Amino acid sequence: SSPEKSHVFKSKLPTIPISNHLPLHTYCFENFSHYPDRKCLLVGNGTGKSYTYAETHLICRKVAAGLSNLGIKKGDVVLVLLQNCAEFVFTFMGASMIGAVTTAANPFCTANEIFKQFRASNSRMIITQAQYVDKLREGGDDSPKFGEDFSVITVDDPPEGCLHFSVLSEANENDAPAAVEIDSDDAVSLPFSSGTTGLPKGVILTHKSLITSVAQQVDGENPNLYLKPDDVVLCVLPLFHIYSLNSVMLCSLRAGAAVLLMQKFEIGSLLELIQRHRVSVAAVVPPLVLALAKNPMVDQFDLSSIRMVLSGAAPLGKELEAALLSRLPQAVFGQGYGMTEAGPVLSMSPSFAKQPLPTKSGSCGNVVRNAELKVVDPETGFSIPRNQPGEICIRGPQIMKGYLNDAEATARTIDVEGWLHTGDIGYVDDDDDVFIVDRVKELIKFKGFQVPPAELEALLVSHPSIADAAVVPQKDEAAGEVPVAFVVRSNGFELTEEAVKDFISKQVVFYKRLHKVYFVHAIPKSPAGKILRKDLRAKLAAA
Ligand code: AYL
Repeated sequence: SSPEKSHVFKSKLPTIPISNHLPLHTYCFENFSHYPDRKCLLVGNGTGKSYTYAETHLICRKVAAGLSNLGIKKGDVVLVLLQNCAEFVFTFMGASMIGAVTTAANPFCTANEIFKQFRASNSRMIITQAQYVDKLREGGDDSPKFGEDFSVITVDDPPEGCLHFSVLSEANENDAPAAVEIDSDDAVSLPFSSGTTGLPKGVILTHKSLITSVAQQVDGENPNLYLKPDDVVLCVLPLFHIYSLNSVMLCSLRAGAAVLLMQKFEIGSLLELIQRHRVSVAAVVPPLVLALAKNPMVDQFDLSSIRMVLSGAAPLGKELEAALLSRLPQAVFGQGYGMTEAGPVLSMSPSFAKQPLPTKSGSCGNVVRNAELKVVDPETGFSIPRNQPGEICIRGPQIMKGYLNDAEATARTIDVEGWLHTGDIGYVDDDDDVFIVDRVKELIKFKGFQVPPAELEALLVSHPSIADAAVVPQKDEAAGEVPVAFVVRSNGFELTEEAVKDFISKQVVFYKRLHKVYFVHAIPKSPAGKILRKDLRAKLAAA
C-alpha cells in the first residue's frame, strides 16, 4: 500500500456512451414508441390488470399534469407511502416529468418515522393507501397537520379529507407545464439512508445519477444485466427501496421488459404468479433466496420460466446459493452489490451479461462499467492491490449528489477526489470478482432493510430509566442480522428486557425492533466518546 501507486479497478466491459444529459423519464421511455403495445406493468393482485407501454406513458403524463394542477412544481417533493402498485410507477415518472422529486417510505413505518422523513424532505403531499391514513392524522403537537401542511391522495377509496388518485391519473395530459427545464444535476429521487453513521438522511439522486446507474446495468451492445423485451421481471421487493426502484423498475422500463408488480411477499401467491406470468427474471434478497431454496411448496409449481436470479442488498451464503440452483437448475444466479448513496449499484455479476462471463460463488460480480472502484487501507487511506481486504470506494457519475442539507455528512462520505466511501470491507480478486467480507459502518441489515443503530440508541436514552445504550447487529439465520441492545439502567430504576423491547417496538417499523436486551454497567467507549461497537460485537460472538 504505497502512496505512489494507486490501484483502481474498472469493468472488463468497454466504456459506453451514456445519455445522462436527458431527464430520467425521457431516457426510460426513449424507445417505447417502437413497442407501444407491449406489456409494461402487470398488476399481480388477482385483478389481472395490466398496462401497455403506451398506456403507462400516457398515465404518467396525466399524473404529471395532475400534480401540477395541485400546485406541485419543479423541485417540490412528493412523499409516496405505497406498497408496490402501478400508481407508484405513475407517480414517480409523472413527478419526474415536471421536475418534481419523489421520496418513498415504507407504509409500515410509524407516524413518527413518516413525519421525520416528511419534514426532512420538505414534502408537500402524501400519496398512500386508505389503510395508512389514520396514522397520518395522529402525530404529536409538532407534527405536520393533515390537510393544512399536506394533502393526502389515496390510490383506493379516499377516507374523509383525502383525494382519490384519479385527480392525477385522469387529468388532461395537456395541462402539464409545457417546458420544464430539467438539469441533469437536479434531484429526481430522495431515498433515505443512514449511510456509514448516524440517523437516516435524504440521499440526493439526480437524473444523471439514476440514468448512469441504469445504463451501467442495461445499456450497451453487451449489457451487464441483459433484459430482453420479452422478459417478465418480478417486482416483489418494495419499490420504496432503491434496489427495486432502480434495478427492477427503471431498468425494465429502459429495456422495454414487463414488470410484474406484487404488493407484498407471500410464498404461495409468489409461486403462483411466477408460474402464471412465466416470470423470467427475479430480483431477490437473501431471505427470499432462502424461501425459494427451502420451502416445500416450491415443488408444486412450475418455475422453469426463470432464467435469471439476482440477489442483493445483503450478504448471501454459498450454501444457500447452491441450494437455490439445485431447485432452479435452468437459471443463472448472481449477485449485485449496491448502496443507496452509490446510485446504487457498485458491482454486478457478469453472468447476466448478453455475452456472459463466469463469476465465482459468493462474489458480488465485477465493478460496473463507466466507473472506478478502489479498496483502501482504513488505517492509511491508501489504495491497496488485489486480494487484500479494505474499505470499498467507488467513483463515477452515478453516485449521489450528496445528503440533503447535510454538507458535513456528505464530506465524510464523498472525499475531495470524488470517491464515495462505503463502509464495507471487501477485496477484488485476480479475476476482478468483488467480495464483500465485513461492514465497518454502524448499519445493521435486517433482511436487507436498514436499521440505523443511532436511531434506536437515541430512543433508548430518551427513556427515563435508561442512562446509556448501544445497539449492534447479532447474526441471525433467517434475517441475516437482528438489532440487539446493550443497556445501562439509571441508578435505582427497575427495568425489564420486555419493557425495553416494548418501548422501542411502539415507536418503530417492525424490522427495527430489538431482539434482545443485555443489561450492562457501562457501554465501552473510546476516549473521544465513540461507542466501541467492535467490542460489543465480539462480546456477542463469544456468548
Ligand atoms: P442500502 N452483499 C453484501 N452486502 C451487501 C450487498 C451484497 N450483495 N448489497 C448490499 N449490501 C450491503 O443502502 C452493504 O453493506 O442499499 C451496503 O453498503 O440499503 C449496504 O448493504 C447498502 O444498503 C442492486 C443490488 C441495489 C443491490 C442493491 C443494494 C441496495 C441496498 C441494486 O442491483
